[in-house]
This record gives sequence, C-alpha cells and structure tokens, in this order.
Amino acid sequence: MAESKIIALPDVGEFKDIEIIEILVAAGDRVEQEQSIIVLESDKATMEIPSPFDGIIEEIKVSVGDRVNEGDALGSIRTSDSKAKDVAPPPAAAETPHAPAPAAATEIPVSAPAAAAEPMPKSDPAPGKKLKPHPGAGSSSAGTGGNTIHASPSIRRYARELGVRLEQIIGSGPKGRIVKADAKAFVKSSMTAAGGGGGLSVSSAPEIDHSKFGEIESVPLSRIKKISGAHLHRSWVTVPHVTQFDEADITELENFRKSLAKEAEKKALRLTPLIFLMKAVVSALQEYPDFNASLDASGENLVMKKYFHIGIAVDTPNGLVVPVVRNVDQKGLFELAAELGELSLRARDGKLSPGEMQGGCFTISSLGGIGGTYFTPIVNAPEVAILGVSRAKMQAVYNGAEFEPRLMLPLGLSYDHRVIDGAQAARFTHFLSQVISDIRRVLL
Ligand code: CAO
Repeated sequence: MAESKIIALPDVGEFKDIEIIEILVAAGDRVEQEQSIIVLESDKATMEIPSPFDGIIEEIKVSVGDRVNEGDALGSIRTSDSKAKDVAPPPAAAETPHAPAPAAATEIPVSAPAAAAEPMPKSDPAPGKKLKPHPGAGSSSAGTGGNTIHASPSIRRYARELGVRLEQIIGSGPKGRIVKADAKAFVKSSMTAAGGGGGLSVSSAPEIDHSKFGEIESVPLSRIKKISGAHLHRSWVTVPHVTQFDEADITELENFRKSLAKEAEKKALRLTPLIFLMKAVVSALQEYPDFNASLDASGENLVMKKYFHIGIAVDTPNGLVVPVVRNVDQKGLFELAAELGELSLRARDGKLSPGEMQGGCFTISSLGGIGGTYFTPIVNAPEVAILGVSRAKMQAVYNGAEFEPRLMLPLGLSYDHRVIDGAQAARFTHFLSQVISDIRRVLL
C-alpha cells in the first residue's frame, strides 16, 4: 500500500556536516529504488545517496550547499510499495581515459589505474547501513592544478552514456566540477563542429614503442594541459584560422611607460607594455565590433558583446591558463596592472576559480617578455580572434627622408575566417597599430 515516507540520510561512516553538491530529483519525479537522488561531497569523496524506495518524490527538504548528517531528513517519498528493500549502491570503479568504466560511487583521479578501484560490498548500504567512500578517493585533490576530474558519479555515468571522455569537458561548477550542463554543452559544440555529420575523419596515429630506440620515461600530462589541449585541439580543427601580421611603432609608448615607472613602483605595480595593449585592443574592438563577438550554437548568428572582457594567456608551471580581466574599457592603467598582476600570480599558484577563466571576448597572448619575432596563436573559441604579441625590437625605419631607430612591436592576429574577412583583419591590426603608436588615441 502506498504511503508517505521520510527519506533520511543513511550512515555515511565517519563523515560529518557533508555538503550537498547536487540534487538529482525534484518533487513529482518518479524514482526507482537505488536510483541516485542526492550527491554529497566531503573533502575526501563524493557519494550518491540512493532512494530507499520505488515511488514519487513528494518533497525535497534540502538545497545544494546545505550540510547534512546521518539521520537528517532529505525529503519525503510516496512509495509505490511501502516495503523498504535493501539498497545496493552502484559498484565503484576508476575512470581511466581509455577504458569505459561502470558507474563510480566516488570521485577518482582520472589517472588512477582501474585496479585501484575496489568495488563496494553489494549489501552496503541500505537505510541504517553505511555508505562508504571509495578508498582511492581519499587522495583526490581539488583545485585547478591537480590531476583529478571533479564530477559526480551520475555525471560520469551520463558522460559515458554519451561516449564523452570527462577530461575533454571544462567544468563550470565549484572547483572546476563538471555539471550536466557542461557535458551537454560539450556534446552540442562537438555536433555543431562536426557540421551535422560532416565531421573530420582522421586515421589514428600508429602506436610507436619508443623504448626500442633508447631509454624512455612516461610522464602524465598535467590536468591543465589535458583540458587546454582538448580545447586547443577543438579550436584548431573546427575554426578556419588565418593569421594577419602587422607591427606597431611603440617608441613613444615606451617613453610614456618609462615616465610612469616611478609612480608604478611606488604602488608596487609592474606597468608592462601589455597593460597599454589591453586598452588599445579595447579601442580596436569598439571600432570593429565583429571582433567582440561569438558565433552562436547554430553557427548562423553572431552574438555581439557590449562588454569588454579581455582574456590574457598566462604561462604557469602546469600549463597555459587564460584568466579574464573584466570591463577593461572602464579601468585605468594602474588598476589593470594591479588586476593582471594579481590574476597571473594566482594563475601560477593554480588558484584561479573556473569563473575567472570564463566570459572573455578576446584574448591576448604575449610572449614579449620572452622573445621571438612572430607566432600564430590559436583562437580561443568561442571568441573569434586572438592577438599574439612578440618582443619589441629596435629597427631602422624609413620615414620618407631617412632611416631612424624605432622600437617596433610584432603583432599576429589569428581570426575565425567564418566571421572575419581578411580585409577586416588587416583594418583591425592597422587601426590597433595606430592606437599603440599614439596611445592618446584610446581617449578618442
Ligand atoms: N617587448 C619588449 N619587452 C616586453 C614585451 C614586449 N612585447 N612584453 C613584455 N616585455 C618586458 C616587460 O616590460 C618586462 O620587463 P621589465 O620588467 O623590465 O619591465 C619583461 O618583458 C617581462 O614581462 P612579463 O612577461 O613578466 O610581463 P607581461 O605583462 O608582459 O606578461 C604574462 C604577463 C602573465 C602574460 C606573461 O608573464 C606570460 O605568462 N606570458 C606567456 C603567455 C603565453 O604562454 N602565451 C603563449 C600561448 S600560445 O598562444
């Protein structure tokens, strides 16, 4: 006979005040016994709480972010069959990049070997029995610099069903957690990129045993490299790239920058050429708004952005990250210097939050502090253009009457040729070069 039952949190071992990170059902949903309804996360593991009954959820009494303990009421359910059965959680398994795995009951580093995953006992847990976190999960590290992918078991299962590898998806949740919307967005962008069936088919590279030729060592890529690698690869194969080169005379800009050096030093700031470039880029984006846009998912409309958030590529020990400086048009040079200094410091410490790397309109990648002449950066899709800046060099420039020494800055603008035409790109870099050469023009 159907009756209303409270769903209480079962014994979850030694864990106390565990945070609810996901609620998988809502009032009115029909659920089956053992179906996951809530996901909890301690600092060591992620656990899915299964429904103890078949039935219809009447009420969910908790919210994401709440902290709960054994016995707390999570909600209520109108049972189809009042008899509670023993609940067996899904078996735990490690997720490896190469082998699809059964549903995981905890969060496991992607690099963990499958053998590290011990299945949980089948009879464990029912209400009143213990839910144990996976033993390997105790070592899973949070934060952007670690080698762990944060995703609840249900998301892992969902991704497996879609045939998507989690390391290809960029998580937008806390600590880079992958949520369902991220998996959906990834699949959608892959489908769009493939042009509805006209996808690129490339034969896989032959596997080579390098040890045949000498001593070798296998070193796993950092988590950041795996994530940025997948993103860069996607941009490289889906965005038709062209790079427009130009140069800007920064002799006057350099004089102005040096004149501000003392003031910057007093404020403990570094006023590098990049700070001025950020302002100049905003002027160029205001003049050529198509560069401050993204293609929508259908590929048929441009999303024109009325804000000016500039991504800056930062080289970190774990790989490339792109924090976003917001509203660059509204900030002065010192404010931008302070913000970029702080963001790049945290980027190098692996302390950026995912939100700080989202929402960019246009990216600048500066290798000017290192060297080189020109390079062709990869567009940071869904943005439509990226500026690569190399090291300025003193050159003999002919002024119509004679050669004079001028400090010249090499620029390389890569753009999405679906959105930007070559002539537009040449106009953009020419305009940018003029603004950089006479930075007072940012005031116009
Ligand atoms: N020409 C000449 N000198 C330059 C210059 C340029 N284009 N750009 C910077 N410099 C100078 C700076 O003025 C500074 O010298 P001083 O200390 O004497 O002033 C020095 O080079 C070092 O600058 P920096 O690189 O530390 O600072 P930045 O503001 O130019 O850049 C940051 C900051 C975070 C972008 C940079 O450190 C970085 O990580 N760059 C790498 C980005 C990257 O990897 N891109 C490739 C991605 S693939 O597309």
